[in-house]
Amino acid sequence: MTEVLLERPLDGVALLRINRPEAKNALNAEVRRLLAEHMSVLGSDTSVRAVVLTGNSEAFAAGADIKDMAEIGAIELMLRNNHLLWRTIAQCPKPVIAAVNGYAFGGGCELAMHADIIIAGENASFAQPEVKVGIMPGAGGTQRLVRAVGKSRAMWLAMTGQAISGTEAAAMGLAARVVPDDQVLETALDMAKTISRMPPLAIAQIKEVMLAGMDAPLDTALMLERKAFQMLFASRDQKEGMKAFLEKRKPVYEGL
Ligand code: CO8
Repeated sequence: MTEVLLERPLDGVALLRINRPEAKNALNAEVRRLLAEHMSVLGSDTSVRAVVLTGNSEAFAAGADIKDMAEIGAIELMLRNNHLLWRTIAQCPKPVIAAVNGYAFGGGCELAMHADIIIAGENASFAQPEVKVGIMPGAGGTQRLVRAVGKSRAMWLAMTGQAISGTEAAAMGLAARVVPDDQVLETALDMAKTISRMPPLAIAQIKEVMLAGMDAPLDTALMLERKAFQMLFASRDQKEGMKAFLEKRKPVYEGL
């Protein structure tokens, strides 16, 4: 059985489904390898304009696979170089939307935070519960969560393992939108469709500049924005977008 399914539900949109229902979609080595492999291939496929990442109705992903980690030592963990797979996911240049129903715990919450946008079901459940099994978030949770919800709330969540609902996640800014559970995937696909109709060079620059700029001094970040903004005036899509506006017609973007 393939533990990550790739579908193409709409023109320009790829859908990745984590598929380990028997383990609440826990992220074993194979799931992480497949996710990274797919993200890498989709990232350089010009026919892909947006990626939606999801699980099933019960779990987006209930964390890293605890059975995989329970008995290992620090050196074995280090030699696994897990961060290389996470980095590949983080570096996918295409917009990634996480559609979250059910549990997004531990590595599952961290995986959702690798996406650019999170759409949550009302009853989704987000948590960083690693502390309850003697460890701490290890796939970016301490850093991405603090950036998403601020220090005090991130500390609360990571130190207590407290789960929050999709509604609470949206109120805190962790999720962009909360919708009824049965509308999560549809909402994410709709958003992916909207993004996939936008000029891809502009979308890629927005993603790159926002992510790089978040961790840079403001002046440097503003310079990154300025350079990317100027560079887009070299694109045919900029000419087309503005011409179409002035001619009161729909633009036809080529990605050039
Ligand atoms: N790992 C392995 N198996 C899991 C995991 C998991 N994280 N989560 C669920 N499962 C398995 C259960 O063992 C069970 O298997 P079995 O049927 O063989 O006993 C099956 O899935 C169904 O689970 P439950 O019976 O527990 O289902 P419930 O509905 O009662 O509970 C929960 C669902 C609340 C999600 C519960 O399963 C749970 O608490 N899971 C563990 C959550 C957790 O602690 N996650 C954090 C893990 S640590 C982590 O993510 C560290 C990330 C750092 C980066 C790592 C880089 C590699």
